[in-house]
Amino acid sequence: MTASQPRSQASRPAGGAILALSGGIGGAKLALGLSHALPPERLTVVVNTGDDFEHLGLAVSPDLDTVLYTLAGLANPETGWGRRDETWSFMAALESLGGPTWFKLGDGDLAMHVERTRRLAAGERLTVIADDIRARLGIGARVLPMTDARVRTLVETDEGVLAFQEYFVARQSAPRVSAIRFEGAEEAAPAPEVAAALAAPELAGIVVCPSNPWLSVDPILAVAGMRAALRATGVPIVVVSPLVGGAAVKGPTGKIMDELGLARDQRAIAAHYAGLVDGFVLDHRDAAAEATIDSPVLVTNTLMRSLDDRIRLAADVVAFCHDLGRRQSRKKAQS
Ligand code: FO1
Repeated sequence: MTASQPRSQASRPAGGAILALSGGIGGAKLALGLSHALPPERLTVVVNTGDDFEHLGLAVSPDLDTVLYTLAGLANPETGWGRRDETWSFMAALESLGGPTWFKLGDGDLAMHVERTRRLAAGERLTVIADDIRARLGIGARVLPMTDARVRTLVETDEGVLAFQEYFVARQSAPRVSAIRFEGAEEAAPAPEVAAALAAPELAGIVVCPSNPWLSVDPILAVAGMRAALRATGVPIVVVSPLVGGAAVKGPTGKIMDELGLARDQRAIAAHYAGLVDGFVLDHRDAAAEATIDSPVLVTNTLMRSLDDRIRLAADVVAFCHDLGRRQSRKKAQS
């Protein structure tokens, strides 16, 4: 079997493993649902690290931490990022010294960045550090950064080229976006653990979480070899749309679509993933859009307000993956 030859569906056990691609807050919600819907050994979450940056001399990995805190039940329920029951003595002290306060690091969260920075400086890989922290936080599912290499999302705007957190936090996504690029992605490679999860015989489906396609999922897909590795799995790849009723639940997805000259609709999201995905999941409110999409569609409730919503959506998406897998097998058997 070569990397470009899909594995046989027939040899894959029913109820196999799921690999999810996730950005921060929206993706983490579905990852949490998946972590409840599947046994831990059947879930791997691959996380965007294009948002990572060096701040106050520390290596900050916002999406990785959001997924880790969310799966550990430690996430701040108000913001979605950072830790719950956080204290802010460090930020107050920093402010009193005239230091930069535009990016808020809570006291507990600070420990994460200090520890990661220490271990990276000692030569350890981000994947290994994240995996140790995952185990320490009591998370069973695997949580993997997309790569161990340095990839940085750069946003080209009417105010010039901005580093991701400068655009997203410091400028509150206000500048008009003309393009987005991923510095270092072409020289990067999927982390070996990501490559192994994609090559695992028990893999049964890949779920693209409802994260911002341009800011959060594209950096993962931009890593050299990632798209080919995803396609080579031969398993169904399913995307959960981040739009509900023409608007993103959170964040600048709709605004960016306007600025890139795209219609704010499900068809445009599906078109963005054309050639990669085999199934599309959209919300009941957008049921009429089903006719505009070429791939098989699952219409369900994609708004995740409660934990039950997250688990139910996760179960629906996993069942959709299995259903598409069976359809692919039948097609192959007939041909
Ligand atoms: N987002 C904000 O809007 N303001 C912040 O001050 C902020 C701090 C922060 C600290 C640690 C962390 O892991 C995430 C943090 N985020 C903050 C969220 C982060 O900028 C974004 O949610 C992601 O990068 C986009 O997915």
